[in-house]
Amino acid sequence: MTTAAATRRTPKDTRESEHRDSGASPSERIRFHDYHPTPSDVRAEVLTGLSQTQKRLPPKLFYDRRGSQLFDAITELPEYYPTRTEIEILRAHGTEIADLLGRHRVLIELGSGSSLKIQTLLAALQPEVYVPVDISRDHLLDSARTLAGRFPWLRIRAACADYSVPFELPLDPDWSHLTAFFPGSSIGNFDPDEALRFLLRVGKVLGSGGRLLIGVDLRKDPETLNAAYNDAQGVTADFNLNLLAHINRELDADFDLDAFSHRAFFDAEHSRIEMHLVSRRDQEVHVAGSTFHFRQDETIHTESSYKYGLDDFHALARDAGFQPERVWTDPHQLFSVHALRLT
Ligand code: AVJ
Repeated sequence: MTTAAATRRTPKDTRESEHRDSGASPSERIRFHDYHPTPSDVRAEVLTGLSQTQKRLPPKLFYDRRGSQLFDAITELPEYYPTRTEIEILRAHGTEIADLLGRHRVLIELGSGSSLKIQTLLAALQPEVYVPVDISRDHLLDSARTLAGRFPWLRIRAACADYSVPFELPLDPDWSHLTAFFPGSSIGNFDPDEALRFLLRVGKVLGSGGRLLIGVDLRKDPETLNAAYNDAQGVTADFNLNLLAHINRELDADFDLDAFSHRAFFDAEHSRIEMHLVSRRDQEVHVAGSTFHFRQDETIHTESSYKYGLDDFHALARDAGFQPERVWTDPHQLFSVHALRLT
């Protein structure tokens, strides 16, 4: 199989790989665009985060190849209800969702990961072009190839990009009525002000009449929430710790994974799960030439996962200029899928 070559795009250098020379084999229908943050962007963000009083690391760094695999394993854990509940909602209301969204040429997916959920939508919406966006280049390409094989009529423009900052997408100027899918409650990773800025940016990309289908995890009892982020098999702990392995490799750091442990808890005041890595002892860690001191029990805040009430989310969407059109939930009100329209 031909490999879609990875190219890096800088603002003034718009190279892209194209494979459409003969016929339309799966890889020939895939175009790959790389807007991935540069190593120096990542280094600056990590060094800044570790220099704060409350040390922090950005959750996007979870998703190297192994992290993406660990996340996929999380989605199958008995305690982790969001993924299976969202899929259940998409399946149960697929026709209705498709009727509401209509058939458009372009379907964008932000944080496509393994592109599992999109398959229900692709079958129903049958867009000409699918634009998966993900920060994990390898994972993005693997899933694009799988999808291209499964949907022989589909063209794919995969974009490796960080959507937590202003981002570009490989969209043609004449495409209108864009539809974006942002599943998994990844919106929950943003603090409320970041979530607002993110939705405003998505709105700009979509343009008027554009639609956003977005999965949002709902606020619920702390027991269910705490269990979902503290699974019995310890997969979430491995996922959390893998962030340090990723930084060791990417930034020439020397985190000792055995010297940190996983902690996750629901903070009712902020309506969010917080994940931390707790230093098991006093220690020093070197990262890209800088030294960081950790006291015993000092933590690195690695992720927030906000949980919304339906009304809270509607208010946020409206603030960003979206009109809530429909919301679907499961019978137990664990998770919600919102259709929002840009007015
Ligand atoms: C992919 C960000 C939605 O917050 O539930 C799962 C990531 N972290 N278990 C979430 C995650 C720990 C997940 N999101």
